[in-house]
Amino acid sequence: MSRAESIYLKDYKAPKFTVKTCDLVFELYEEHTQVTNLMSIERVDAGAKDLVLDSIDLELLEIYLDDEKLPEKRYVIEDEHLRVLDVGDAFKLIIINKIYPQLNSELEGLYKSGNIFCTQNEPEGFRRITPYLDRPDVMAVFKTTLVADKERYPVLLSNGNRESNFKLDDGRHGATWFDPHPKPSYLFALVAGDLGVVQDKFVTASGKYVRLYIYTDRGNESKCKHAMKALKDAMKWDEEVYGREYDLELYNIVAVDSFNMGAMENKGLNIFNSAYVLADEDSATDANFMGIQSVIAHEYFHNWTGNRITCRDWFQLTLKEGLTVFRDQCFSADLNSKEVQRIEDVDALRERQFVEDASPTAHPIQPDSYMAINNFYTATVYEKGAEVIRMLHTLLGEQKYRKAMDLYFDAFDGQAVRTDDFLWAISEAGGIDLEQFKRWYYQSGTPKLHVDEKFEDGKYSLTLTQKVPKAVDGSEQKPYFFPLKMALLDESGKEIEAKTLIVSKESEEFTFKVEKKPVLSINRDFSAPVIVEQSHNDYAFLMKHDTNSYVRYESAQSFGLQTIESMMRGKPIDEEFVNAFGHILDEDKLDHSFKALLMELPSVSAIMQRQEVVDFELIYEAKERLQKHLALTFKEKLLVIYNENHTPDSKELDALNIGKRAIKNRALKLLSALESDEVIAIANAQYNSSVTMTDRIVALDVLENISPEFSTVALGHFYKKYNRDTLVMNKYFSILAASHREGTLDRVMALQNDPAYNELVPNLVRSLIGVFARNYKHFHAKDGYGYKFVADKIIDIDKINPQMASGLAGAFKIYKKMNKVNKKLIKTELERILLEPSLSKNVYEIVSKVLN
Ligand code: 0A1
Ligand code: ZN
Repeated sequence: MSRAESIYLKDYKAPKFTVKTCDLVFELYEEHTQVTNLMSIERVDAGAKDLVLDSIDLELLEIYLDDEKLPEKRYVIEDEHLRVLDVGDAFKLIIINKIYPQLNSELEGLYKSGNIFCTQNEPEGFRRITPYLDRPDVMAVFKTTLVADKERYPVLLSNGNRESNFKLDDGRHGATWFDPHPKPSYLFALVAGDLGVVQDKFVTASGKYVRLYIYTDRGNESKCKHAMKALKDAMKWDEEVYGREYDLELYNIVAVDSFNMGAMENKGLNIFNSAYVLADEDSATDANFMGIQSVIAHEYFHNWTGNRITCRDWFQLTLKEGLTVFRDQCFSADLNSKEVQRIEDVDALRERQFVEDASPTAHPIQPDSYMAINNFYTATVYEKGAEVIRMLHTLLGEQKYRKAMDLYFDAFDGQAVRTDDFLWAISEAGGIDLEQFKRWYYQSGTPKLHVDEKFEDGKYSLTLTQKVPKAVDGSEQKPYFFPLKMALLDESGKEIEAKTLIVSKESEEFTFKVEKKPVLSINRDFSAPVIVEQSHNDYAFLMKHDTNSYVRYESAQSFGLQTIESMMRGKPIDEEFVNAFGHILDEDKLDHSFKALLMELPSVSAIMQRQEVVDFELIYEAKERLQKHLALTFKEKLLVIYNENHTPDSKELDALNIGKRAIKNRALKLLSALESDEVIAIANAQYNSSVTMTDRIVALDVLENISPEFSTVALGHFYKKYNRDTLVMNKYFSILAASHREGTLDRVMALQNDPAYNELVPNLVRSLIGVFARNYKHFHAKDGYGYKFVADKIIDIDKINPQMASGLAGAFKIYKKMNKVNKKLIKTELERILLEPSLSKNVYEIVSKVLN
């Protein structure tokens, strides 16, 4: 069994040395790459004697100290370090080493994605390129020279601005790049390849001219338009909303197929998973287009929140990630529909982060320890982190928030700082004491807010009680400080009173003078990331009348949950819910996308989260029965909605057409519960006639789940048309892996041998294995084969790419809450994984915590 040590925030020590400048030369060859690293280094801690550099799997060739070749007795090669003995106060160090990017399947450091050389250095990839002080609080000015074969790698890129190009003999050429902004090594990047390019420009508010380039595999240039538009929109938005301009002459984006995450904000040279760059209507869904807009913006916004001001250490990750997610959410809300954006963001938080928060891998947005930092790029650090910033925004209001952000940029530009420094700026400019609020940074788990209402003699009182869960180690945690937006509505839905309450005590009462008993609309806009516990009969009213769109949605969800839960207890379907659902269908003044959300039944995960002991069979049986009942009851209405909004020839990406597709497809999915010939015919016709990927995917998904016969034909056609387009094949594998049909596991296993599948490409692994591991029916099947298969894959893939493997292991985070039968089956598999002799610390950390 492998063991891994924990690293603690409390053990943080400032660096003993720092790097002032780092001049790198990369000589790229087909078998290996030679790196020459010239650093000017200074001592910061007078007591330090040896210089200890981070270094993993590097083949050292030569070391020079102040131009003198260093004899072997002056340095020691340790497990993950290079120790140079007894150095001076300020010196030049040259290290020449060899690496093998072609063999790098972990996709950290320098690797090859297809024929493209590229890098991924956050958080600790740089130490796999060259020995370095690989920590974010060491910031240097980088100069980079790349030398490679001119024909194979005509494009040579690195951070900053291009200084020169040069030609060499024997068909090689080179380029030198210089980045004037001191930066930590995790923001270093290079790219070499034969790439197509799309070019544009942006003129900043102060009149500076910025050239924008998006590089991609040749032939994909026409799929970059949406990304380029998103980039320009993001640049403009950051100027208007935060007063932040771009600071280089050049902004490069490169799309690669093999990438562990979504994208990376390297200074002036963002590297992207191609799924977040490439799109056209034929190959990408509406959701893909939205995803591209938000990830492009996210990486751009990092230029200020992440690059200009970076993190002191990796425990501070939410300093840049929570803040940048909040910024990209606001950007998407401003450019699209505010109400739909908010609901989707809350939904995503609850589907992933709430589950994490309720598991033994729960951690505060600022964790206090980790084994593998790669495991902490989590929904908690990112999405809950964004909710915490949003609460600060609500507490301060727009104007003061902007003043606080200006102060933050003024005070810390060019530095590596802590979340405490950020909170200092908020507190200072916002005039607010944040001592209690800080608990959001170091406590974990989702608090519950219990609501009690009383109305007597013209007085309405609201008693709010916080139930704060214990930390993972069993220790008590304290009540939070948060803004709670609420309103009291009269019987016509008019607001009698709308307020932002400040909740800070374990239990407190708020009173209001009102004539009649009002209806409460609570946690409007989801102003705080809490679970509201409330029992009342006002859901139908709120679904119809609330002026807050989030609460309308939330009421529909809560009513749905209540209905499904009572069905699970053996009660008949609550006809009041069915009526309320019918009213939504009748509302014709609603925005289509919003109405499609109101028509959504609670997810299996949402139901599961409310159970003490989880049994998926019970859940989806009840949910499917409710869906079928709704489809039968409202068949005609759903067909009308479908037909009114189905315009197969239109592929426009405006709000109206996106909304029409959303509502039409929601109606089709509901109708699919009927499993009738009529619905099969509709889905089949939609597959054959539609011109958008959005429509095709929904039709395929419906057919796959209800008609083996038609789905075989449609999927066969789809495969033939798109099998060379990996991004589209991801969708194909996902549909099959998510299928509820019998035999899904066997088919998933067989698909691993499909020529379009490749275990080295993370997107494909996520689409096939990752999606299967979230298929409640087959992954959690009571024969245990689903668990066994995923455990086998975790073991296999861990040898290729530990980050991918620990991502897959996340599917077992619900272990503790499972019923006895499933729990036993999972335990066997997790224990088997832990017995693997060379298990990575990434997988070890997740699996051992889940079992604990
Ligand atoms: N900073 C990036 C996310 C990222 C993190 C780690 C990676 O590889 C280990 C890659 C990307 C972001 O937030 O966009
Ligand atoms: Zn980020």
